Amino acid sequence: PEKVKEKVIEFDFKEYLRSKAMAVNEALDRAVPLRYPERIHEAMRYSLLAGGKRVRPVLCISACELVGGTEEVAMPTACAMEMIHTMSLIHDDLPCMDNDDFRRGKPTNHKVFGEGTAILAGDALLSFAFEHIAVSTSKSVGTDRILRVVSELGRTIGSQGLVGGQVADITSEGDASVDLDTLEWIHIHKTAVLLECSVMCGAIISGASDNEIERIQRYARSVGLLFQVVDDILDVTKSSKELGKTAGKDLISDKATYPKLMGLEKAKQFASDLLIRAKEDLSCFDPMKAAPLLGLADYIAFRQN
Ligand code: GRG
Repeated sequence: PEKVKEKVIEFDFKEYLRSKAMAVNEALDRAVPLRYPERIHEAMRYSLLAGGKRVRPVLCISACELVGGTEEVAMPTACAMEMIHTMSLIHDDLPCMDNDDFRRGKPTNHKVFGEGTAILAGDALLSFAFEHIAVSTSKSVGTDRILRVVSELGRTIGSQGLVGGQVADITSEGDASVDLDTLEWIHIHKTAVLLECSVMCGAIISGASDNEIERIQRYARSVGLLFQVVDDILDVTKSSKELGKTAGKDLISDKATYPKLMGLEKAKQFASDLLIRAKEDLSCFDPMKAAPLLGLADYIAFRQN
């Protein structure tokens, strides 16, 4: 065990993330080439290749590799997760939603291409994500696994997932009676479900057993929620720094956040508990093989953006 421990510590997570993110970027670039009609493909590529941490596709690949699969087997599913994430950001930024001018350090899609094209670019990415999994997954993968991944993804996106979370968020805006349960429901559906789906689908596509899937699902749930709690904390701490005050923007805005509802210290404690829980959920796996997913949990917990 001493030797194993040593090796886990030796695992270079930064290098792992860099090389996986680069492989994802190359695969996305190949998946959505610039072709006729150029305008829509330009808009799709603009947001898809605009940077981003690539957390979802890397989670997908790492889960696949944890249970014996390869990067190649997971890649179309991993790219699909990033396509869905990107389309949700394009639509979230629209004037009829959050009305944001900048995303990933660049002008938002509708600012560059206009609202009509931005909506269509999101729609095209949404539909292509499914096509890409169905058409580009290695022929060695059974259709039963592909079908399961596609249905997981559909459930994750629809009215019981991302769309449901977004609607609940819009509806609750400015509502002072939003409690922790509602906040958690919104976060789980807007953010955690796609992170969870990315991990789960990586495991499913590699042919994981039901027992492995159950373990991985628990990890995925903790990590999904952790991501959002940390996002809320960063919103407060970043804007406090910007304002030079102790209370950041989200402590004084209408938006319900974890720090606002439970206090900053308790929100930090909650994040720390979720990180421990996520790691415990992987304790049944070989620590060497689980190192990337353990590293991703730390990365999500300690990230600065
Ligand atoms: C899915 C059909 C469909 C419609 C979209 C707009 C919408 C419905 C949902 C909103 C989803 C949303 C914007 C959730 C917030 C997710 C979030 C925490 C984004 C930030 O993710 P990071 O930090 O960003 O991974 P990068 O840029 O690094 O990828």
